[in-house]
Order: sequence, then C-alpha cells, then structure tokens
Amino acid sequence: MTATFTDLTGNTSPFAFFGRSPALPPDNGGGGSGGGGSPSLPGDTDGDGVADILEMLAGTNPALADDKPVQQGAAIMDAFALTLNFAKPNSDALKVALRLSLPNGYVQDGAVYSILLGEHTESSLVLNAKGASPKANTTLKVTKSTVGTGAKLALAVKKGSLATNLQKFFANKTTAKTGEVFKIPSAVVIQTGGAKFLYVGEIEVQYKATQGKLGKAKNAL
Ligand SMILES: [Ca+2]
Repeated sequence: MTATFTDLTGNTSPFAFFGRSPALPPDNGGGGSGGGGSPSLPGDTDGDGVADILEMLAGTNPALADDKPVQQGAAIMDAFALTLNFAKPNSDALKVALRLSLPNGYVQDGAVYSILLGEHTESSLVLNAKGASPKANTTLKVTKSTVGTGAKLALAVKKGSLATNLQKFFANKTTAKTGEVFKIPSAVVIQTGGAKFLYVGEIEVQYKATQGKLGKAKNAL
C-alpha cells in the first residue's frame, strides 16, 4: 500500500519542495532499505572539518577555521518518533532519545544544548541542576549515568511546525511509499565550562502517511 503526501486542501502532490535539497547527495536510486542515500552534511566553508550547518548550531564562525566546536564523537539516536499533522497547523510532535558521552569539565546546571535533526534545530535549551530545561513546547531532559560519563537525552517537541525541515528527508520525490526507510542526520552541541562540544550521528526511520491527515516516522527496527 502506498500513501501520498497531501496538503490541507487535499492536493496529492503539493510537496515538491520537500524534494531532497540540491546540496545533499542524490538518492542512490536503490529504493527499499537505505533508499534515502547518504545524508552526509555538505558545506565546510573554512575547511576546518566541521560543516557550516554544525558551526551555526554551535554558534561558531563557519568562515573562520580557528573557531569551531570540539568534536566529541557520536550521538547515538535510540528512538525517533515524529507525527506530522497535515490537518492542523502547529500540531506536529516529535520525541527523540539520544545517548552520548559527556565532555570533561561538564556541569549540568547551566549547560546549554542545541540539537539538529534533519534540518530542524532546537537551540539554546538551558538545563537546571536536575538536567531539565524550562517548561515549554520543547523540553529536554538529560539523565547522567551514575557510573562514567554517559548520559541519556530525551527531547520532546509538541505543538511544533516540523514538516518543512523534517519531511524532506522522507520524500526524495513528490510521493513516498509507506514503509520506506530514510536516514536523518543528527547533531548535538553542548556548551559548558566556556567550551562548545559537538556530537554527530544519524538514524534510519520508517515513514508512514495517512492521506490528508497524518505523516508518521519512527526509528526503523
Ligand atoms: Ca567549518
């Protein structure tokens, strides 16, 4: 069974602009598993090894090689659940679970997190001593492991407008088949102790749409 992206007025192919960004590598054309191709991030103006979009996330200067975040390795996405509501604006929801290893000198109280998912950014989430950001439509909870430097991040977005920056990863054409698997790049920047630390990762998600109503994507099993 296939589903079509459908807008509020019932048009069945209104999402041509969701086609893969020209800056991204073309689809590998293989279809099926991994049909979304590699989502590696393009553009590194100053050639310092950190893509411009990640420097913008970190608040460093993408044109200055001396100014860049400290690359910390992987942010592992354990879960991803996106619900796009085509019938009602500002009603999209997203829940993401991530794991990473906290940097040296990390202080939870006052740590500032910025998270990139696809081309959607949640910026400047400031934690309290308990690891929670203030109550809002977007919340982040960071739970430190009792042993070692590991931490689990739980990001929740409600009443969002997420389609523009996330749905493009599900549609390399004007329609997408239910069940297709796509890769979504992710990045986390932590500001703590006067330094900026960058983590990157990606997750494979499976897309499912109900015509004119909902589009859902969750991590592929
Ligand atoms: Ca750069």
